[in-house]
Parts: sequence; structure tokens; C-alpha cells
Amino acid sequence: MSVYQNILAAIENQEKLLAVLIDPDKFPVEKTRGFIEKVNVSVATHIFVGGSTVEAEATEVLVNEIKKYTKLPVVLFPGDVTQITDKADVLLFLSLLSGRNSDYLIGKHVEAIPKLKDTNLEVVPTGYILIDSGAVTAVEKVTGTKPLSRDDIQIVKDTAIAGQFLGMKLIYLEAGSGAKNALTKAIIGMVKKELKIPLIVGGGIKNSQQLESAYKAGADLVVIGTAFEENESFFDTLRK
Ligand code: 1GP
Repeated sequence: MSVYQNILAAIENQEKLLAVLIDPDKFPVEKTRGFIEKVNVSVATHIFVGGSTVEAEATEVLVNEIKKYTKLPVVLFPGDVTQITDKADVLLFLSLLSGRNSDYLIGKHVEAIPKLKDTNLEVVPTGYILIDSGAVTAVEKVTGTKPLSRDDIQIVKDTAIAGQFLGMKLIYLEAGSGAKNALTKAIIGMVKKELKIPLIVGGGIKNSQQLESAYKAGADLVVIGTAFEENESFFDTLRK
């Protein structure tokens, strides 16, 4: 079964999914084994790898290392074409639907094809929607786009549905890595109500209460990065 089919099956069984995000730019590769051992005994279901700015070979080195220690699917969540490696299981083929920079809507995708066409990587088209979290995020800086306002839920909702109509298989609502304010239940709930495809939520989720609240609001898969980077004992509260 593909990673995407597994996600659909989990949702069908009313299971909630949790991805641990590792940014190759910030994560010392020698810490991989100890870190992944903690991931393995936690409720995490996926490992996402990616960052806004990452050195050319760093992603592949890290993915190879992660793969030594876990059976969990490794999902590329790339900030750029250089982060694509066939050592991972699946690639989120992200379109930044909240922005109007054509590079991040189609340009980078065309650039990626020579790298992708001879691999067995599963490719999942994903609508990526950045929402204002009160501070300028790395995504905003790198892509030169503005996030959607969190007060305009209608636009957020319409953007997500437009992504679905364009054929995206996932929608990722993003508050930005290390966001001071995670997305509200209201935004998550309103988007989820209208969507027929799985909903990923991430950015600024730092504890189990916020995680539960995102699930209750309708997130199918939650992504957490910074909270694990800053405090690995967070895993202790998320044991299987
Ligand atoms: C960032 O949504 C992810 O792209 C995770 O955010 O690092 O704030 O957990 P955090």
C-alpha cells in the first residue's frame, strides 16, 4: 500500500496521525539514532524531512541515516528542488497556494522533473497554505509571498477547496515553523468541514493539549518540529 493509501486507511479507521519534522539544516546528523529511537516508541506515524534553506547533500545524508533506525515512512517536505532524494518513501509535491509566486506554484515543479522521473518516489500533490501567525516566517522570506490572514477564514477555506478542485491529494495548513500562535480550532474546523481530502496542520504546536485540540478541530495529520528539537522529553508524553 502506498503511504497515501495508508493515510486514507488510517482516517477511515478514525486514527489520528502525527509527523515528526526534522530540518536537515538544524539537526546534527550524529544525533539521528538517539532521536529516532525516541520517535519509534512514541505515537508518531511519519517522519517529515525538510526545511526552508538546506545545503545540497544534507537531506540525502539525513534520510539515509534515519532509514537505518526506523520503519516509519520518511516523507520529503522540501523547501527546494535540491532536497529531493529517492532514499525517502514519498515526496509532498507542494504548491504554495497562499502565495502568488509562480516559482512555488509550478516553476520548481518543472525543475524537479529531471530528478524525479527515474525514481520510485511516491509523489503526492499537496496544496500548501501559509497562514499569518503574527511574525514573518522562513517560508514567507524564502518564497517572497504573504501568508493569508487568519481573520479571513472564507479565503482560507476557498483556497483549500480550490486546491482540492485542482487535484491536490492533501491540504497542509501551515502557521510556520516555530510560530508563536498555532492555528485556531476555528480555522482548522472550518477548512475540514468543506474538504474531502486529508488535512495536515502544522506550525507552533508545542504540547499535548494543542495537539489534541488540533485533532479535535479536524486535523488528520499534525506536524511538529520545533517542540521536539527544543525538548526531546516531549516524546515521553507521547509514548505508545
Ligand atoms: C513547519 O509545520 C511545521 O513547517 C512544524 O512547525 O516547527 O512549529 O512544529 P513547528
